[in-house]
Amino acid sequence: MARMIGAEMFFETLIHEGIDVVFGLPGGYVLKVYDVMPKYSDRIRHVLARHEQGATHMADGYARASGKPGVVLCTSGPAATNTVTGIATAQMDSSPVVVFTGQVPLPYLGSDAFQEADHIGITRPCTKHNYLVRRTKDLPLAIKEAFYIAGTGRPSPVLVDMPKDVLIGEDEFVIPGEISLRGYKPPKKGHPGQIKRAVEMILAAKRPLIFGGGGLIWSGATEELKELTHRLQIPVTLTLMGLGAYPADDPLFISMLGMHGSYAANMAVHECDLVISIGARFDDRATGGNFAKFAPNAKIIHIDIDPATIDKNIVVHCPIVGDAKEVLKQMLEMLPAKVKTSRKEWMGQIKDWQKQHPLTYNQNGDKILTSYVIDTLSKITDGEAVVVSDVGQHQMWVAQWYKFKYPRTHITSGGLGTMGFGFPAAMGAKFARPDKMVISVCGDGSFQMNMQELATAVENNMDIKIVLLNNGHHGMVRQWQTMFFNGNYSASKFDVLPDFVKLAESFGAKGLKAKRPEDLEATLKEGLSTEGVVLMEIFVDCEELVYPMIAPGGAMNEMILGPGTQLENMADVADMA
Ligand SMILES: Cc1ncc(C[n+]2csc(CCOP(=O)(O)OP(=O)(O)O)c2C)c(N)n1
Repeated sequence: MARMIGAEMFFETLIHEGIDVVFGLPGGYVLKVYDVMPKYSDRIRHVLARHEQGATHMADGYARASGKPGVVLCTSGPAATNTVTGIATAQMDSSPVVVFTGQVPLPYLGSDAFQEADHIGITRPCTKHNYLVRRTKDLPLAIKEAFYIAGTGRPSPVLVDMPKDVLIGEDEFVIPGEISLRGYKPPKKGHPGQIKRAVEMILAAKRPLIFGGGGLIWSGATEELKELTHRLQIPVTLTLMGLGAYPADDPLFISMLGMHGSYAANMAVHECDLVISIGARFDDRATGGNFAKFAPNAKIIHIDIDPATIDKNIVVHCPIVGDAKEVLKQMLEMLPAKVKTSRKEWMGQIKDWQKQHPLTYNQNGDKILTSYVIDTLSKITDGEAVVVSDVGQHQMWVAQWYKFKYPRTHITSGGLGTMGFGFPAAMGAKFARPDKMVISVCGDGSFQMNMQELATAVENNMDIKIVLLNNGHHGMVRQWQTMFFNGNYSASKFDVLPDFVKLAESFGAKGLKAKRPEDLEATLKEGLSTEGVVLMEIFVDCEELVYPMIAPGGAMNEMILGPGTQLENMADVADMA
């Protein structure tokens, strides 16, 4: 046992938890933590973000790329509130981010002290749990519990609020033992009876379909999923958050489903007789939003670690609460060694849908299309990069055109749809995977929301690539205005934009530009092969629209496939979501 102050306990416990990088920004109430930080700098790297929102997305990107928790450190009040968007983003996509905030000294709590804010109250709805630590000696246990809660069950953010007097106070430091929390016993294995039922349903199905989500990635279930699908010849579609959980080049993969999913995937959901949903939560963007018309001919098996997702949006026939990897293992054990399946008709139907309306683009004008950019990026990198998209049209084209081969290589803000997430999250991903090429693909709108982090990237000598798609607009807003608001383009165009290449250069990064289709490939190749922080500004056509599109609140077979197939009641559907 050693005596030390709270700020030292903070680092000792982090090191014990295996944390080696913290994304943060100092301020009054955490200055003691920053004061002792140099003692630990050989074991914990501190990345000085330029904005706490940036730090939180970095921690989130780190968590998503590594599977380990991402850590944020910042002061109280405005710093803590700056993390809220990042925390809510992590929560919606089930990412284990642990945020440490400084707080006013305990005697000042509730006095409207300088930089006091109710961190606990503000973050209660967007964290899985949060702690206000009141005694120095309680700090290690609170930290250890925070990591335990964030990383087990459904991964989620947790906040630990550390008043200044707790950080400067001294006590005996004891590393807490194994965590066991009353009332919190995250499930692992699924109920054998339910799994038996599910296996029977799968064996009886003629047109089964795997509907996979981000839970597959968090549980590391890719190999088990491949074994199941190959043994039973079941086609696989993934949600936006699931991309990468199953290789895009596998013949059973029929690409993404949902609002901008492929025609074949959405038709397959609509026409299948069994949905096997694994680690997906049936949100409106994945199901079209018309829950009543979802998969009308199908029975539904729903495998999820979080019992709260069961029957939330879609009433299911066979719920299984458990970790996806464990449940799939249990299923594989229950399956007969040899299964005869006849999927000729079902797979033939899917192939027909793929032929009827493939994902496509027509790059023959003099303006660069974003779909062409992403397709080219996918080919140049052979699907080997970690691609972090931001939010908007480009995000959907990344999902459609980048051929993700591995889990944790596609990172995006799916649930909250947080513009400004992409670039800092890509930086976090690069800290997690220094061995991989990491590419931030962002829109001009999204990049402007956290572009200050260019300084952090250069300061840390990062080798990171930014493909910035400049269409001069909030493209996705413009798309909705084109489709649902009679082309009334209100506040979606930028009259002023920086010269992004000069901006990058002003931070000490390298900048490249491409304006014509014939220059694209060379620009991407040059940018991707240049060491350091490289921003490639690609000028793209603002009139390109993402298709297919299920209008908000639509059923999955009601897709708008192109400009000629608008629905009649376009203005009404926009009111849905
Ligand atoms: C923080 C935040 N504010 C507003 C929105 C609403 N929104 C969704 S997409 C979008 C436009 C995105 O523009 P850009 O980043 O340039 O990407 P593009 O759609 O042009 O590819 C907006 C404003 C959002 N998702 N997040």
